[in-house]
Order: sequence, then structure tokens, then C-alpha cells
Amino acid sequence: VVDVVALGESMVTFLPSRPGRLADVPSFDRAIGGAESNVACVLAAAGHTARWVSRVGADGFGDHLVEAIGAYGVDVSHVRRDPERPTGVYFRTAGDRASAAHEVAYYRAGSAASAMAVGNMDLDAVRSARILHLSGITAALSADCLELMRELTARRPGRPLVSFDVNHRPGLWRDADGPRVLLELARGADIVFVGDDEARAAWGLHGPRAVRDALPEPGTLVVKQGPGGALAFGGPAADTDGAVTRVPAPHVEVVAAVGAGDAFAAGFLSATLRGLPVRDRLRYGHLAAAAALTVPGDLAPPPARRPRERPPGAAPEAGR
Ligand code: KDG
Repeated sequence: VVDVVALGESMVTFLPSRPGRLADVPSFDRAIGGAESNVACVLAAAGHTARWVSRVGADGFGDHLVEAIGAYGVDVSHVRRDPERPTGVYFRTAGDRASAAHEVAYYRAGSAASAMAVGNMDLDAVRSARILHLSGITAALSADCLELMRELTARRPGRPLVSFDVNHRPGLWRDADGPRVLLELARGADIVFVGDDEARAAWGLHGPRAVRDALPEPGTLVVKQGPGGALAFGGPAADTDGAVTRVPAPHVEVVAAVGAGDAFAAGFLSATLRGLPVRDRLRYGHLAAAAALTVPGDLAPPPARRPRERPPGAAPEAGR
């Protein structure tokens, strides 16, 4: 049993060499993206055992994702290669300020990960975790992916603690069902992360209390308010005032917001695995998010491993 399993699509991400419209950017740098594998990478870098379960193409981009995510110390042995379908990729632009709007161009329809299904995933490997982390992105990828999400969020005895980041991506939903499906899936989770802007856009809910009223089921509901901080309903509250705990966010100079929500979830889950009270879970979330906010891509680079931390079976580095 590992600490965390994260299941979801990852993509090779192309980051622009300079700000501007997609039509004008002359070149891109290759990086990795994927909300759920980002969570696994941050948790593994923090010393937890983390597994990423997914499907990628039998292509060079699939090789790159498996190698790059494995370099964070994440167990990638349950990632399946699909000879029929490609690895998804996406391009993003950067505004000239951190807050400026950016464009995202996905090339992921029909990807290997969009074929994830109850019948082709090793559900034992998915469930042998203390925490199973999922996100609403997966539900938007295909009917099979949605069925898989429903299976994994069904309340059954003995299942791992289920963590769900709503991650509403309006551009991915082919129909108007997204908000309703996301609410249904969130109701099946034990820990839910949602931005207050996201709750407003997807569900028309204004303010954390309205979100809690619509989502009473999860033992812990985290509502993120960007630079305003985050608050949690429920959770072990050793030092909180009633059932709501609010922690302000530290001030950071934002380079790119992408990946910050994933890092926040990872920090919160790390503190959860350590049995810390909910105030500390929110603090760890903010600290991890601050690290992601100050790099252009989704993730800070993997930590250098000391030789004794080399994964079992890895070849020693020659000549050092
Ligand atoms: O949270 C960051 C993700 O949005 C990014 O890595 C891409 O997973 C991604 C998605 O589907 O939007």
C-alpha cells in the first residue's frame, strides 16, 4: 500500500518562449503537465510513496512523461502504453503579467489516456493506497473515463480515502453536463478541493458557505480563494474555531499560476498523511502552492537524490 495513488491524464506541455498570442509565439519549451501526476510528483518530492496510474501512447512523448515523472520518485510501473493511440500534448501562452489571460490549446482528443476505462485499468493497483487522488478533468475526457470516475468515487467499505480536485476545465466538456457531473463526483469524495471562482463559474455558488451547503458529504471540503487564502470545513480541528478553519496565503511574486492548485492539494495531503491538524494541512498547501507559483511550468524541478536515496535497482552513476 502506497501513501498516494494519483490517476489521470498527463501531457507533454509546451511553454512559450515569450509572452503573446498563440499565433505569435515563435517557439516553445518542452515540459510536463497533468494535474494528478503533478500532485504525485510534489508528494514524492516531499518523501511520500506516490504512484501515478495512467495510459500514454507507445511514442516518444509517452517515454518522456514516464521518465520525467519517474524522476520525481513517483512509481510509474502501472502506466500502460497504448500502441493505438497517441500521448496527449498541449501548448500554452503566457501573458505579459502573471495575472494576464493566457490561451491553452489541447491536442488530446482520442489520446491514450482518454481510453482509460474500468475494464483496462488495474483497479487493485489504483486502490492500494492510503489516499486515492482524482480530479474532474478525467471525467471530461470520455464516456469510459467518466464511468471509471464513477466507479472510483462510489462509496464502498474498505476503499482508500478519496481526494477530489474539482478542476473544472470548461474547454474540455463537450456538452453542458460538466457542472452537474462534477458535483455528483465531489459528493462521493472524502476530501474535496475547489476554488471559489470555480464554484461560482460551474455551479453559480457564491461564497464558501454556499459551497458547503451544496456539498455536505465530504468529511473535508477545502475552498481556495487565491491570494485571499483558503478555508476548510471539517477535518480534525485541533486548534480551530468551530468547524471552519481559515488560513491566509503567503504573499509571493507570481510567475505562473499553473500547477499551484495541484501543489496546494499535494501539500494538504502531505500534512493529512502526517496526521496534522487541519490548520497545518492548509499551511502546507499554501507553502507547496507558493513554490509552484514562482516557476513558469507546473512543477519545480525534481529534487537531487543523494546516492542512498536512489530507487532500488537503479544503476549507480558511473565515475563519481
Ligand atoms: O493543473 C495544471 C493542469 O491544468 C495542467 O497540467 C494541464 O492537466 C492539465 C489539464 O488537463 O488541464
